Formats: sequence, structure tokens, C-alpha cells
Amino acid sequence: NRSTTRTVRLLGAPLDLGADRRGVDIGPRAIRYADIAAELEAAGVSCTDFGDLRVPRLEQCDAPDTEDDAKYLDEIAGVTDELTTEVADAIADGDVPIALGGDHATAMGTIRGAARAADIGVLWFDAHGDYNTPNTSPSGNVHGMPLAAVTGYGEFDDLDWTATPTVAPSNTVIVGARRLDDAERLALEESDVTVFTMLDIDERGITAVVEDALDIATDGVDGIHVSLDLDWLDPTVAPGVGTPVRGGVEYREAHAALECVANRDRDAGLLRSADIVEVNPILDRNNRTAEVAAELAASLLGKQIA
Ligand code: 5AB
Ligand code: MN
Ligand code: MN
Ligand code: MN
Repeated sequence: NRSTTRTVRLLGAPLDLGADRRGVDIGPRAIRYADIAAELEAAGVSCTDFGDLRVPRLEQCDAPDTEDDAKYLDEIAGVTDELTTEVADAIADGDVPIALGGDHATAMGTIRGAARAADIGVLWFDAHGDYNTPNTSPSGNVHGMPLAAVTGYGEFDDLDWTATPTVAPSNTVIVGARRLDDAERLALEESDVTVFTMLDIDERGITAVVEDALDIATDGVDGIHVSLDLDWLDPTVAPGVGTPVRGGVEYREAHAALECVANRDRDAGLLRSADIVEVNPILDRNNRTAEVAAELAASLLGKQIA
């Protein structure tokens, strides 16, 4: 059992270069307005906010040519390199960094930062696999590629660090997948990454699936990183996302999942870092998705229902 109060360090990553829909760069602000700090404090952790990383505005970047297979990858790499340092610093100071996205390319930075300090597994809550590479991506959007990058799969020409896995595929688990591209699905099947689909959740229930995911992610490592893409939830619960897919987890399932992680964390002290990504306020209704994001952060950090 944990005796000292933990401190969450919020790191805003207003990155939108990895996605097509504009507005996800406003995500960090919307999650702060949803009072993530108060939610976290209600969970019994203290919270500091280190503000936003500097991200080049899309209008300042050279437009990608139509053939570009990984749009804005250089600019994204610059931002995620900085995030890597920020996350590693936070962990070295004893804090739990939570990156507020921004599109899911953000996770390339958080996961690399967390992996500097210790061997980690990854829980990836997402409707998508994010396991495309520049060669397989149907869109060229880097937010569909971060899990491939951090597990060392595929060729990312200019990203030297992708040549070796940052996290072991065998400690990497996707939960809630319901839309994979064809090449992505094949690549995942051939990989050691575990994929739990919505059908698994329907058949076995969310807590059983997450317990299995935790067993796999934590096997032989020191801690875990949790990556939460808000499109994991059903669009009726979280409408403010750029790539919504029907048939996602419900509000209570999402909380139950993160409460499972928190329970395991309480016993074993596993949680090293997290990211909360893909909140797009322009597509949202009354900041509902950012509110769900803030509440889920509290569940992850151990907020008790009663
Ligand atoms: B997200 C798609 N697979 O690669 C692609 O929201 C969508 O971070 C990626 O999960 C969705 O463009 C990326 C079609
Ligand atoms: Mn997604
Ligand atoms: Mn497999
Ligand atoms: Mn994603």
C-alpha cells in the first residue's frame, strides 16, 4: 500500500499535426477547463500543471506533398522528442506525468520518456490499433502509427529510435479495438502485440478483459504506461473525437476498466505515466468529452466511488 501522496504532473501537448481534423490542438485546454486538476485531487493525488509544449502551427509548416506517407513526421518528431525529455524529468522527480493531447502521435513522446526510467508495458485503450506504418497507412496520418513506432515495427525513415523496440510487443495490449485497417490487422496478427476487441469485452465483460490485459502488460516489467484515446468510448459518450467509431465502451465500462488498473496499481505501484488524447473540442458537445477524460483520469489515479 502506498503511503505517500503522489503528484501528477500535467503536460499539455497541443499537437494536431498527426490528424486530419482540425481542433484536437485545443484538447489540453478543454480538459483543463473540465477541471482535471480538481478531479485528480478528489482522487487523493496532488496535481501540478507544467503548461503546454510548444507545437508548430500547421500553417507554419511546409504543406506535405500528396504522396507523403507520414505527414509532418519531422515536426511531430521534434515535439515528441521534447515530450520524451519532459516525461523522463517528471518520473525522475517522482511524479506521474500525464500528457494531455493532442492527437495520439503524442504517445510516441510519453512512452519513450517513461521507458527511459524503467522497462514498461503499455495498455492502449482505443477503437483503433494505431499500428500502421508509413508503408501501410491509408491516410498518411501519424496518429494512426504510434503503437508501431514504439514497438519497433515497420520503417520510419527519419526516426532512428524506431529501429529497436521502446516497449516489448509482448507487453503491449490493445483494449477495445473495433476498426483495424487490413494491413494493420495482418501486421498485428503476426506480432506479439495482444489485441482485445469489443467482441472480447462483450463476451467476457470489461473487468475480466482488463485483468488479462494487466497480466500481459506487467509480465516481467517494472511498470505500465496507459494510453487513453477518447475514441475508445462510444461516440454517444465521447462525441468530441476526430475518428469516431460506433460500438465503443460505455461510460461505466470505461470507469470500471480504469478502476481495475488503479486497483492493481494500488497493490503493486505500477503506473508510471499516461496520456489522454484525441479530445477535439470543435467536434464536441458542451465539453462533454473533455469532462469524461478528466473523470477517467481520476479513476485511473484511484478515485473511489464509495
Ligand atoms: B487514432 C486510420 N487507421 O491510420 C489511419 O485516433 C485511423 O489515434 C487512425 O486511433 C486513427 O488513418 C488514429 C484509418
Ligand atoms: Mn482511435
Ligand atoms: Mn498475435
Ligand atoms: Mn489512437
